[in-house]
Amino acid sequence: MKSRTALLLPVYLFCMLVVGFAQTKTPGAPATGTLGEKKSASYVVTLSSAPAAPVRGLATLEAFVADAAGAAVTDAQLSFDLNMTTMNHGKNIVAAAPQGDGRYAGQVRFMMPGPWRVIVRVARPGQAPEDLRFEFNVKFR
Ligand SMILES: [Cu+2]
Repeated sequence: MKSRTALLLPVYLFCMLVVGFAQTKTPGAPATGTLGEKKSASYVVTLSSAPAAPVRGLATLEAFVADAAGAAVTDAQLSFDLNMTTMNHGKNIVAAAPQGDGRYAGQVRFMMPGPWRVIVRVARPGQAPEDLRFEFNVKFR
């Protein structure tokens, strides 16, 4: 009995160490472009999520908008139009607030795990709005 405990202790400590490392790494800062990059006629939009791998519930989406030459677009109005691709959850459009340097962020809620899409609408003064569609999977947890 004593020798078994002595054997399990280092294994237990090792596991705690691994879990500790995993936890310090996971809730990290929003990684850039975790949901991909899309191009429209005038824009390149990089979309990221925090948490980086979206799970059911609340998430912050951040879009970086650049023009065709790669310069940050800072004067746009942005919105996120959310829905699942396999079922209709109704109209759910979230305005994204400018964060500076061409970044726009908004808080969204994924009601269910599964396949989702976000249509990012970029509207600049005096120009026709353009839509960029992103598709990704939302995990249960
Ligand atoms: Cu659904």
